[in-house]
Amino acid sequence: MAAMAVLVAFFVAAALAAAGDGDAALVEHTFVVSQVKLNRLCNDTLVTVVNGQFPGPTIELNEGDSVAVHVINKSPHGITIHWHGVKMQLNCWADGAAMITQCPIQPNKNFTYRFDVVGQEGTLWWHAHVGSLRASVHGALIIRPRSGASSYPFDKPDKEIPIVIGEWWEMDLGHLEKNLRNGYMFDLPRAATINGKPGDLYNCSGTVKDNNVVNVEHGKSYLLRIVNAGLESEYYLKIAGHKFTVVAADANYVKPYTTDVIAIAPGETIDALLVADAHPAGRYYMVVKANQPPKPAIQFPLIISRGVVQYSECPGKEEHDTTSSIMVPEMPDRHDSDTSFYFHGNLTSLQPHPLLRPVPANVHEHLFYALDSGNLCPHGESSCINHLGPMINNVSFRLPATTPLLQAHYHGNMSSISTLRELPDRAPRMFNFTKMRKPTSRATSVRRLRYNATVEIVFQSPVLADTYANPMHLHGQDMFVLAQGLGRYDAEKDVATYNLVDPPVRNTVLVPLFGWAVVRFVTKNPGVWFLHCHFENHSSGGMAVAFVVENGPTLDSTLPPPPEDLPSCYNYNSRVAYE
Ligand SMILES: *[C@@H]1O[C@H](CO)[C@@H](O)[C@H](O)[C@H]1NC(C)=O
Ligand SMILES: *[C@@H]1O[C@H](CO)[C@@H](O)[C@H](O)[C@H]1NC(C)=O
Ligand SMILES: *[C@@H]1O[C@H](CO)[C@@H](O)[C@H](O)[C@H]1NC(C)=O
Ligand SMILES: *[C@@H]1O[C@H](CO)[C@@H](O)[C@H](O)[C@H]1NC(C)=O
Ligand SMILES: *[C@@H]1O[C@H](CO)[C@@H](O)[C@H](O)[C@H]1NC(C)=O
Ligand SMILES: *[C@@H]1O[C@H](CO)[C@@H](O)[C@H](O)[C@H]1NC(C)=O
Ligand SMILES: *[C@@H]1O[C@H](CO)[C@@H](O)[C@H](O)[C@H]1NC(C)=O
Ligand SMILES: *[C@@H]1O[C@H](CO)[C@@H](O)[C@H](O)[C@H]1NC(C)=O
Ligand SMILES: *[C@@H]1O[C@H](CO)[C@@H](O)[C@H](O)[C@H]1NC(C)=O
Ligand SMILES: [Cu+2]
Repeated sequence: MAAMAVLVAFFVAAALAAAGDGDAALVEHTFVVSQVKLNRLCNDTLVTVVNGQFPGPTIELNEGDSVAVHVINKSPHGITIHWHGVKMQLNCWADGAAMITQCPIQPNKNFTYRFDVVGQEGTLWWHAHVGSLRASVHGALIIRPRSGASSYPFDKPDKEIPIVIGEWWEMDLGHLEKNLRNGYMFDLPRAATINGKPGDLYNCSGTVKDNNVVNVEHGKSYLLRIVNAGLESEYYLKIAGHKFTVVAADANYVKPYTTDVIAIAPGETIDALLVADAHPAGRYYMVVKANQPPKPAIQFPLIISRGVVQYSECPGKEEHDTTSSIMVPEMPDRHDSDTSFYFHGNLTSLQPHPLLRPVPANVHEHLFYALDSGNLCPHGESSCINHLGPMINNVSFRLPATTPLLQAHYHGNMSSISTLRELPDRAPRMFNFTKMRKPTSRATSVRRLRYNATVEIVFQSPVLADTYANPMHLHGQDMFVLAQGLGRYDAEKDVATYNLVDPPVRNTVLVPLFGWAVVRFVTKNPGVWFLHCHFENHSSGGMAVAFVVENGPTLDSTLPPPPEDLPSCYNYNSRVAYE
C-alpha cells in the first residue's frame, strides 16, 4: 500500500514536472551576420543576412523557455537584433533597438541576447533594428504552448508552416537608410518575396520551380504562421480556392475568424488555419499583393509575388511546369483599403483565455498622437531636395548620437542628451489635417510614464487625399486595440464604440488610411520602449517616440543592471554604425 502511494506520488510529480516550470528549456542559437551574394531576379546581389539565409533561421520554443542567441557580427555594419513582440519583462536591455536600448554590435564583435518568453503563444519574429538592415536580417519566432500543441485553443493542425513575406532590395541598404533619414522616400524594392522567393511573376524566376511551394495532403489542416517582414507595404494574401481561419494575431489568440483574404501590415503577424479541402488534382497560387493609397498619393509600381499550394495527390505535378494550369485568386484592387479596414475590424480576442487579461478601466494618461509628415527645409520652403519629416505631434524623432536612451536613463543623466525633448501629449492647437508639409523640427522625443499607469493613445492618421496608413509598433508590451474609425477622431461619439470586452491585443496597431485607432496598455515593464511606425520610410524619418517607464516600488518592478558584456559605445561613430 505504502509502495503504491509512493509510486502514485511519483507519477503525479513527474506529470507536474512535465507540464510545469520544471520543463522550461534553454533554446540556443548562433547567428552569424555576414554579407553574402544571393542570386535573385537574374542578379547576384550582396546582402546582409544571418547564417547565409534569407529569411534567416526560425526560432522555435515553448512558452516559458529561455533563449540565448549568440550574435557574431562578421558584417561591415553595426548590428542589433530586436525580438519583435517579445515582452522582455524586466529585461529592456535585451530589446535590441539601436541607440534606444543599446549601441550596435560593432563589426567583428559579438554579443549574446538572453531572454525568457513568458505568457505569450503564437508567432512573433526577430529582425535587425539598426538602419534599414531588417530588410534582409529577419526570421520567424514561434512560441508553442508549454504543454505542447494539444493545448492550442483550436483543433491541432497536422503541420505548421511559416510564411515570411519580405521584400527584395537590390540597392544597398545603407544607402537606402541614408536617403530615408534625409527625407528622400522614393526608393523601392525590386520584388516581394514569400519565404525568400520572388516567384514566377518576375523574369528570371519565370518558372514555377522558383516559387515557394506549400505541400499539402487532401483533408489535412495546416497552421500558417504569417509574418510581414517587408519595409514598405501592407500585403493582401490569398490562396486560390481556399479559405483561412485566423486564430491568432501578434501572438495573442483571437476568436476564429474565417476569411478568404488576409491583410497584414509591416510588423504584424497572423496565425491562420488552412484546410486542404480543394480538388486535389488542382494547383493553386498563393499571392501576396501590396496595397497603396490612391492618387493623388505618389503611385509606385505594383509589388506582387506568388507561390504555389501543391497537393501530394496531384497527378504529374513534377512533369508539367507550366503556369497556365494553376488557379489564380482574385485579389483586392491595389487601392482597396476597405478590405484591410474590415479585416482588422473583425478581429476580437479569444476572451476568456488564461493568457488574456481584462481591459484596464481607469485611464491615467490620455495621449493624442497626430501622425503626419512635416517639412524639414531650413526655412519651410518646399524646394529643398530632402525635406520630408515624418513625425508625431509636430516632432520628427531622431536617435541620440552617442549614448543610448536606456543607458542614459539608467544612470540618471538623460538631460545630458542634448537633442532630448518631452513630446507634447497632443498636437499643437489641434492639427488641421488638411494642409500638408507644415514646418516641423527634429528632436529625441520621449514621454515619461510612471510604473503601473494605464495609458490610452488615440492615433490619428492624416485625413488628406495624399496620405497613408501607419502600422504603429510598441516595444515591450502589447496594446488593447479598442476601436478604429475613418475620418477625424471625435471623442463625443467615438468613445461609445470602444470594445472593452474582447478587443484584439497586439504589438502593432494599423492606424487606418484616412482614419484613427485607439489603444490602451498598462506600464508594467520599466525601461525605455520605442513606439514607431513600422513603415521603414516613416520610422527612419522620425515617426516615433520613446516611452521612459519608471521603476515601481519593489525589486520585482525595478530594472536590473545591464548585462556586463552589453556592446560598448566607446569610440562609437554613428555614421559607421548605420551606413
Ligand atoms: C543587379 O543588381 C545591382 C545591384 O546589386 C543593380 O545595380 C543592377 O541594376 C541589377 N541588374 C539588373 C539587371 O537587375
Ligand atoms: C566573442 O568575443 C569574445 C571576445 O570579445 C571572444 O572571446 C569569444 O570567443 C567570441 N565568441 C565567439 C563565439 O566568437
Ligand atoms: C519579362 O520579359 C519580357 C520579355 O523580355 C517582357 O515583355 C516582360 O515585360 C517582362 N516581365 C516582367 C515582369 O519584368
Ligand atoms: C512610405 O511607404 C508607404 C507604404 O508603402 C507609402 O504609402 C508612402 O507613400 C511612403 N511615404 C512616403 C512619404 O513616401
Ligand atoms: C467585418 O467584415 C465585413 C465584411 O468583410 C464588414 O462588412 C464588417 O463591417 C466588418 N466588421 C467590422 C467590425 O469591421
Ligand atoms: C552618464 O553617466 C554615466 C555614469 O555616471 C557615465 O558613465 C556616462 O558617461 C554619462 N553619460 C553622459 C552622456 O554624460
Ligand atoms: C482646415 O483648413 C481648411 C483649409 O485650409 C479649412 O477650410 C478648414 O476650415 C480648416 N478646418 C479646421 C477645423 O480648422
Ligand atoms: C511645428 O514646429 C515647427 C518647428 O518648431 C514650428 O515652426 C511650427 O509652428 C509648429 N507647428 C505648429 C502647428 O505648432
Ligand atoms: C497597479 O494599479 C492598480 C490600479 O490601477 C492596482 O490595483 C494595483 O495594485 C497596482 N499594482 C502595483 C504592483 O502597483
Ligand atoms: Cu519592431
